[in-house]
Parts: sequence; structure tokens; C-alpha cells
Amino acid sequence: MGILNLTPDSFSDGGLYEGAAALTQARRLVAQGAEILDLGGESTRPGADPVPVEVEIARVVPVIAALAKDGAPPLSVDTMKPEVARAAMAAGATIWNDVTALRFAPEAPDVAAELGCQVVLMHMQGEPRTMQAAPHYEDVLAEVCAFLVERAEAAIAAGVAREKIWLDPGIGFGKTLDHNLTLLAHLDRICALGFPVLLGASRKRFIAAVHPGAEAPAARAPGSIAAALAGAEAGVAAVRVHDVAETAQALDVWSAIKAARRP
Ligand code: HH2
Repeated sequence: MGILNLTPDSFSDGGLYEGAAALTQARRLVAQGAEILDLGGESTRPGADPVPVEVEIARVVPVIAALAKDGAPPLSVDTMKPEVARAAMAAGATIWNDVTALRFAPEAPDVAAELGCQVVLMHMQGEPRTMQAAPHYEDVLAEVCAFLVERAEAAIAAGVAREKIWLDPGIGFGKTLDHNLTLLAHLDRICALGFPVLLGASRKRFIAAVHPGAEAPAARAPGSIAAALAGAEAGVAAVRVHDVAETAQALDVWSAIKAARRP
């Protein structure tokens, strides 16, 4: 899944892709091997300010509409707002990627059911503005798994088809370095919950915490690839990445090695 942030303030690529540049970048990501594009009009980085619904729709919908006309791969909209998800699906998106796991608005689960789209339910402790202030868990792995199961059940109870649901541990969302590493080390346990898993570790801050040279987000591709490979080994269904060409190459080589393993 290639990331296309249509925001002025995303942590690693804010303000880079507006208007025609967005379409060019989308096509580049597909040529590099992206099988899904994830488009977002509101940054969820720690400390980010909320964006009004009309602004978010104006950022993402024209790009989704243009890409859908192009015959692009499946398009995902990264939003917590049901109105934005609705407008994105009407324009041609088929996946609602929600970092709040359908908790932002009370009607969100019903809207997801009505839209009939695929839904990514992500774990986050707290909310973006304050989530990194003091993350706390007794047992991060057990709590993230319990949360994801609870949100999947809530979505199913609202009428979302089970096979439309994806889960995501939410790397970096209300988590310390230890929390992130514990989740990355046990992704197999999240995969065992019985839903496809999406992993979003690309260019995140934990990489610089492990490797202090990687302060600039764009310098974190190697660490991002290491995390993507840990995800692939554990059985995740997709990785959400900025550096599509580099990640696709790493995954292809990893797959080829795996295919050559003897029983
Ligand atoms: N991470 C970000 C945004 N959306 N969605 C899912 N499902 N999983 C993630 O890990 C995830 C996500 C944050 O990264 P990015 O989009 O690059 O930055 P920003 O939120 O600043 O736009």
C-alpha cells in the first residue's frame, strides 16, 4: 500500500503533493509496485491539528475521482470522518482506513456498513494531538489484540461483513519505543486474530530511536524495510509505505528466498 498524503503538514512528506503533482506521484507509486493507494487529507502525526471536513474532502476527493477514472488499483481513504469516507467512496475509493477504528463519530460503524467498503480498524491509545504524552499499558500486546477484536465485533454488529475487515496495530499511535517493538516482534499474534493485517511502520519515529542517525523521516527507508520484512515474516497482508520501490524490491527478494526453502 503506497501512501499519498495530500496534506500540508504530514510528518515526512507534507505539502509535497498538490494538484497535478498528486496524480503524478500516485502513478509513480503504482509503477513502483503499489497494489493499493492510501490517500489522506488530514495528518495524524503526534500534535497534528484537526482539519474541517470540507477541507479534507476538497483535498482527497478530486484526486480519488481522477485516479478512479484512470483505472488505478484499489483506492483507500485515510480518514476518521464518516462524511469524508462517504464522499471518497462516491468518487471511487473502496477502502476506509480509519485510525480511530470507527470511534470518531457514533454513526461511523453504521456508515461503514452502509457503504459496503473494506475497513481498516487501527489501534490508537488517546488521540493524535496528545497520544505521545504518556502512553501506558499493563500488557501492550494483549490490550491491542483485545481492542482490535472489540472493534471488529462492533463493526460486525453494525452490519459490516466480516470479510471486509482489516486490523492494524497502529505503530506509533500512543506507544513508546518498547510498545512499538513488542508489537512488531509479535505481529504473528495479531495475524492470528483471523483478519488480514495492515502494518504501518514506514518512516516512523521509533526508527530514529533505534538508529539515532535517522533523524530525517526520508532517511528512515532502511529501517522501514526492516519492519516491513518482520511484518511479511509474521504474515501481514499489506504494508503501508512511503518508499514503494525499495520496499517492493526487499519483499520480492524475501519472497524468492522463502520460496527456495526446503521442507
Ligand atoms: N499511520 C499514519 C497514518 N495513517 N493508517 C494506518 N492504517 N496505519 C498506520 O500506521 C498509519 C495510518 C501516519 O503516517 P503518515 O500518513 O505518513 O503521516 P501523517 O499522519 O502525518 O499524514
